[in-house]
Amino acid sequence: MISKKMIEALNEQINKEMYSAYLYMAMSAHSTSTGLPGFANWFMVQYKEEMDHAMRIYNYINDHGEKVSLKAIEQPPSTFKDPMDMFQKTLKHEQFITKSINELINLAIKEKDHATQIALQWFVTEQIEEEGNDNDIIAKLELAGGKGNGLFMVDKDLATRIYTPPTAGG
Ligand code: OFO
Repeated sequence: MISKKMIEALNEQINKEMYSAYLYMAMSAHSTSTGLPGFANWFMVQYKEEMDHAMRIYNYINDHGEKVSLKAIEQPPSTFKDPMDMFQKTLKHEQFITKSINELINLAIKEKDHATQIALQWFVTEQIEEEGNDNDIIAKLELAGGKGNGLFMVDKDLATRIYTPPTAGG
């Protein structure tokens, strides 16, 4: 049995994950329009992963016989100063999402909701990976100086990222 308060908080998290997807889709579009196909690829993969995160919570709510309620998704920015700006904004956003996941777990602990605590553990691990990836790319961009041949090499590197759909239950 999951409390109404917990369901409401999980519904909010679906919205945050959908906004994440929307934000990274906007960054992908911006990358394409500025001649950076590798960055566009990386952000499009990230968009798909964020949609999977939203669906993971959506399915969790449904599996418990509760109702998902969808809210309006905020409009993301459509232009960015440069690739470093996009990744600094990405890292900042992921830190916000990590905080949000931690707050959900705090609520689940307070409510002695063990099922939701276990379900959220996956997100704790995922957030470590997400922030780590962003920090790595920021470091590469710093090394590359953010332009010219260095930027070209980072773009080539980000072009290799491949989307892996989630496996059942994993
Ligand atoms: Fe869903 O991990 Fe990013 O936001």
